[in-house]
Amino acid sequence: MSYVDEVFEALKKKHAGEDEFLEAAERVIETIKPAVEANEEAYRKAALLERLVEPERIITFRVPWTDDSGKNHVNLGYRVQFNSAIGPYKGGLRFHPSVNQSILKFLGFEQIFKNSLTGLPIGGGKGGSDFDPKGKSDAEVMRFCQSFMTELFKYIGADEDVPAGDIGVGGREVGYMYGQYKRITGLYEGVLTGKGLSFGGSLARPEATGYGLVYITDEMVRNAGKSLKDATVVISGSGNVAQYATQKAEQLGAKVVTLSDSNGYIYDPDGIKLDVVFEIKNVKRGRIKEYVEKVPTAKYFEGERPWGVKCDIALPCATQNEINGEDAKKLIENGCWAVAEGANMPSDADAIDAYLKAKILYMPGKAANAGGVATSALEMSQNSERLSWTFEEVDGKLKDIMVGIYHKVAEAAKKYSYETDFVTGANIAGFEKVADAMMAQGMV
Ligand code: NDP
Ligand code: 2IT
Repeated sequence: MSYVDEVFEALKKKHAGEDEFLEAAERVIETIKPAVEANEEAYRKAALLERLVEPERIITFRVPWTDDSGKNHVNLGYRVQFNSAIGPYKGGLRFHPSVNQSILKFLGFEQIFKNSLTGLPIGGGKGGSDFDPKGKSDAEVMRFCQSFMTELFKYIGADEDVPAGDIGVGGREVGYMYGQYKRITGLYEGVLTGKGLSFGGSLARPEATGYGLVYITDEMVRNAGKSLKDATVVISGSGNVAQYATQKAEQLGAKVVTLSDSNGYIYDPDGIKLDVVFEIKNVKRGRIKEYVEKVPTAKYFEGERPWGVKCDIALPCATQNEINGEDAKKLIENGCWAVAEGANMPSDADAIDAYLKAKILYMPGKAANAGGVATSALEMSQNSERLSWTFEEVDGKLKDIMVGIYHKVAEAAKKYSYETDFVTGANIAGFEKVADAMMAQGMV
């Protein structure tokens, strides 16, 4: 059995039941085979892959908190510190009822390669809780965040582990957690990113994941001789990533016709009006179906996902495994010629097979959504030098990073597979730097 297969077989036995993690690990390990085989003896001797697939540590803790009626609750809190070979652990916190160790391990594992692709010195980590912020008051969210940080603060630091947002964690939650960290430690340091502008946040961080997704999509379609101008774009989700992907796609002349949440999707044939979405989602914290009350020419489809809508480009920006093989087939049959992932692992294995078989343009999440964490690293740089850069400066660097990622991925694809196999390209390009650092640092 090859070294790669041996390691994956052992992993499956050791972590049976961790479906999301095993799915992510299998996909990476399978596609980095040619790069591993080129150095198989040295990597095997150094147990490189065995170390790569095990987190350096996982911290789990209870999070007790009291709701507004005085009732007590206990949630689970986690931080997966996956790999610090190329920098301090870096990655978001997710608050969602579905959160468990397998999901956070999959996200932390993906983060290693994503962070490597940015070219910046950040290792891989992820954390969160099964707490559901939906329907909670600001005071409840604050008490939860304070309790969560009262345990987490022991394990993080500006040069150690720097969490940020993800699903269910935005500016409000980061603010409450930052306040509690500062209160407990007395340190005014860049321990979290995605902070508010008045206390060390970076301009363009809220926009960064969605903008970065569209920058890399633009570079990908241009290199294929196509254009975003006048393209019809289908987007899922209606949170941070979906909103700013919509904004940048519209700025570049595309027409975005859908957004969604876990209850259904909206279709606006005239193009999504983002000011309406901002008001519903960011001010009222409401549901996306409210859009059709404000824009009567739009339609709402309860319980459905938007993949049956005819489009040129699909940008999934909600959550993992939101596109299955059937959905992918529908997209391709309807003429979709490019998919780029704002979410982490939104396409399942069958969907990816369908894209690769049809040879449509497909940029996987770890490359396509790296603009968020890259801009987080720029926030860390600004915090270290105690300066704030302008929006144009940060946005310009973000754009350069995303264009750079496209070319790294495309070159690795060409070298190890075929020209547009960006799955192999992204995994190998991300892996090489981490492998090099791990080999140089010895058995740690
Ligand atoms: P938000 O919490 O701002 O928004 C999440 C959106 O996705 C909401 O519309 C939500 O709908 C929908 N969603 C979440 N879970 C599900 C589900 N199980 N089924 C259907 N829809 C769901 O999160 P973000 O926009 O920050 O994150 C979206 C994706 O992008 C995630 O995969 C995240 O990991 C990834 N990402 C985020 C980055 C960032 O900087 N924020 C960086 C890189 C990747 P509902 O309200 O119904 O739950
Ligand atoms: O998945 C991700 O890359 C994020 N949620 C952003 C992480 C970060 O540290 O900014």
